[in-house]
Amino acid sequence: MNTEATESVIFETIKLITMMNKKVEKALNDQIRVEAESSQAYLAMACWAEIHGFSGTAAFLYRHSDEERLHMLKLVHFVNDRGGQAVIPELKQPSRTYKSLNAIFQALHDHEVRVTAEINSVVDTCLKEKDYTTHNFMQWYVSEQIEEETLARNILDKLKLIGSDKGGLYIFDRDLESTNAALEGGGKGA
Ligand code: OFO
Repeated sequence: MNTEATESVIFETIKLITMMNKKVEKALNDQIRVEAESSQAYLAMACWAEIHGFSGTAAFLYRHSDEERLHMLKLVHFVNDRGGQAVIPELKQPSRTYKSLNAIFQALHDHEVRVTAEINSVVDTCLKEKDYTTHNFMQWYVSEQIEEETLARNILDKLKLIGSDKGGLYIFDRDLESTNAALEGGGKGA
C-alpha cells in the first residue's frame, strides 16, 4: 500500500471511530429544528409587539430570538465537530397575530415547557446509547431551560396581576426594557 492509500485508510478508520451514534445524531438534529422554531416564533412575537407600541417587549423578544438562534448554532457545531452532519430544517411560518401581551407570554411559556420536554428526551437518548460526551454537552441546555421557564413564569405572573390596565401594561413594557438591558449586559439568555 502506498503512502496516500495508507493515509486514506487511517482517515477513514478515524472517521469511523469518531462517527456520531445515529440515534443521538437524529435526536440532536431534531433539537436543531426545535431551537430554530423557537427563534422564528419569538421573532414573529417581537414584530407584533413592535407594531403595537410595546418597544420594551419587542426588544426583549428580538434578543430572545437571537439567543435561540445561538442555541441552534451551538448544536450545529457540536454535531458537525463530532462526526455527524447538522441538518438545517425548513420551518413553518409562525403565527402573526396575538390577542394581547398576555397571549404572547402564555405562548412563550408553553413553548418553553415543550422545549424542556424535548431536551429531556435528547438526554434520555444519550443515556440509552451510552453517549456520555453528548449527555455532558446537553447539561448546558438543561440548566438553560430551568432559567427560561422561571423567567417566562415570572413575566406571566406579573401580566396576570396587571390584567387589562393600560397604565400597568405601559410600566410592564418599560420594566421589560430594563430587564432586557440587564440580560444583554450580563450576556445571559432569557
Ligand atoms: Fe433554546 O432555550 Fe428556550 O427554547
